[in-house]
Amino acid sequence: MNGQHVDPSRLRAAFALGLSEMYTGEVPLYGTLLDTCSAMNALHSPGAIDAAARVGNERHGAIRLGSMAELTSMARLFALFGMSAVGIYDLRDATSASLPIVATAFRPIEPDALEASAFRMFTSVLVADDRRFFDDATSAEIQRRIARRQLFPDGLAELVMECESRGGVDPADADRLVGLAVDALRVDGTALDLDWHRRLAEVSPVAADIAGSPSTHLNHLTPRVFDIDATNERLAADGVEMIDTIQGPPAWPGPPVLLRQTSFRALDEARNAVDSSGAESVETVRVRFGEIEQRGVALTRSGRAVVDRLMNDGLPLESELPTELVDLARAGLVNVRFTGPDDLRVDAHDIWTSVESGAVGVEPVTYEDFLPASATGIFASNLAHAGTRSDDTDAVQDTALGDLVAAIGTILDPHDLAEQDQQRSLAALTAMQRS
Ligand code: OOG
Ligand code: NI
Repeated sequence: MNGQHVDPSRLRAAFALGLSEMYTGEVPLYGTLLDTCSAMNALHSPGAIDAAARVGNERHGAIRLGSMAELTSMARLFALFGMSAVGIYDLRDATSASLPIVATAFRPIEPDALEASAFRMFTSVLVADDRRFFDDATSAEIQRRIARRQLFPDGLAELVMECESRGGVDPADADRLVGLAVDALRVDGTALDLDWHRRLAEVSPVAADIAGSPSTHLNHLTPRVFDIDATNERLAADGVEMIDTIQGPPAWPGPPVLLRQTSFRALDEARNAVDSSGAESVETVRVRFGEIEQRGVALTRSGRAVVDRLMNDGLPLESELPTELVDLARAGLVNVRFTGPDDLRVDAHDIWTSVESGAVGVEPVTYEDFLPASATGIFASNLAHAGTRSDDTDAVQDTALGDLVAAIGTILDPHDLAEQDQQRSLAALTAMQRS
């Protein structure tokens, strides 16, 4: 990247803003949700003013793609916005709904870039050749239709290639790139093929949304809130129909961990449709919603194992975990950032002594990723019906996860990134000693 290119974080922030404006226009209830979130976030302690600025601006989005080839195209676009693939989420074994989906999330990974704009995109890909969901004929038809549809508006694929070959986005191209990227995620008004859409929807409404639609579209946006319980209550009190349960770890006396999320129930929307006889009609689909999320501290692998087990057993987190951040960090259960005056130098081996004496502070490393069980819960809670999956069929060779990695090149591990963040902060405080 050289100086004449636009900082990818600025492009990402513009993309997030463009999506927000587009979505507020298309789904006005999302605007209501945003207003409520700002009002609720503003109630938070004024001491957290910097954090409040980040929290208020932050959000994630979600899209659903039809093939690994579409994923490759989208990954190339997102790379220009400084978004890398992090984490793999395989939702196909879900019991609450038929979800023929593997997913990853595109997001910034450097602390500075997260600070500038943490916008992430949860990106699902339909697995058309998983025989538990689709027979041979349906699978082939999905692949045929996806292969011939156009994912990007005219000019976008070429522009992405030009930017790639120049090693970044020139200022003159920035507005057009962001504008076309937002356009790519608008709902396409082309009439649905009614019979095909219904045939897919019987198996999986999510599959119908993906392969029964003329292109992809933004599925939801999700602002970050300080207090998800209070914000959820306020939205419900204002008459917004929320899904039944907040997904993720329960509230507990300790610091928020991982991610908690909930949404307003996907709205019924009328889409033009045409059946095989050519008769026009209007089909009701239920796909788009608005979500809120509360982000907490990142867990280490061992911390995650404990939390997953406690949640699985329906036990409160405090039955095994200490409730103070510093105790969680000392036990190696969460990742923290060590902070201290610029001129302070400590011995890495003694870091906890310095923390205890107050010379070094700790602040949580935010969990920047997603949770498979919660994603399943969000999907399932917003469907018109669950769909079907047959677990009797002889499993075909399953290559979906390998294909996912191959389509993108590299998928980073959320735990590694959070751990690096902690290690970097430690290195900064111990640098003099080491040299
Ligand atoms: C994605 C659902 C998952 C999340 O935040 O976990 C999700 C979708 O509905 O396409 O957005
Ligand atoms: Ni989401």
